[in-house]
Amino acid sequence: MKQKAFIFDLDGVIVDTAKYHYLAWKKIANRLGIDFTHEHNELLKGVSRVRSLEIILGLGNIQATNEEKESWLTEKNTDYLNYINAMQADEILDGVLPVLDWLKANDQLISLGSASKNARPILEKVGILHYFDAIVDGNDVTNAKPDPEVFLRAAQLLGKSPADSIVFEDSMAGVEAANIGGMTSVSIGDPAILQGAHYNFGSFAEITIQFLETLVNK
Ligand code: B16
Ligand code: MG
Repeated sequence: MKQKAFIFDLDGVIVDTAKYHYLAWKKIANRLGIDFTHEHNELLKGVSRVRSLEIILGLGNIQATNEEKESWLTEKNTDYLNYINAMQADEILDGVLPVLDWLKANDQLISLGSASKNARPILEKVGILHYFDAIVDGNDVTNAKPDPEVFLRAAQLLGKSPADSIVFEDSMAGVEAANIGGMTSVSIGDPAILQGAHYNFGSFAEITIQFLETLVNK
């Protein structure tokens, strides 16, 4: 069997941390008089922390000093980390563990490719850090998705070319990043939203071993 690089996004692919981002941002947004809805939260998926704050302030047409922004970013992350600290293995999304197990058992390489600066503690909390041969997260890159930097770096760390790399993503920016990087993109979520991916699945639970074999032997 050939060996490929399998690169996983974190939020929305491995775990649903979007709900914790939402709660932490909502507290600040509401205090600023901004009505922050679940629809608004969709705009923040795959987006960096700093950019997320800019989007929220834009919703309320709010101007703020750099000091204010810094303090809100710190407060948001402190609250978010409190939610993360309570996470357990049962928060791993359906179907993810069997795929990780199959990849490991079949000598495939695994990396994370996430915008989050909290990726490591999250993987540790849910008990799957040991599956990853490489981790590239928001601490390692300067260009956010749809720039392919995060995925190219992951492939490089695994010693594989983009053509031998497969990316699992739940955001449009992430799918675009994988495509621009010359990788195979597999989107997880609504195909009407995630257009342009090479393959789409509603959830990880729909991914079969046959499909994984196809990816490996391509
Ligand atoms: P942090 P992903 C992204 O994770 C989230 O989707 C996005 O909502 C969040 O703002 C970003 O991480 C940064 O997270 O504040 O923890 O650094 O989907 O790229 O795994
Ligand atoms: Mg994501």
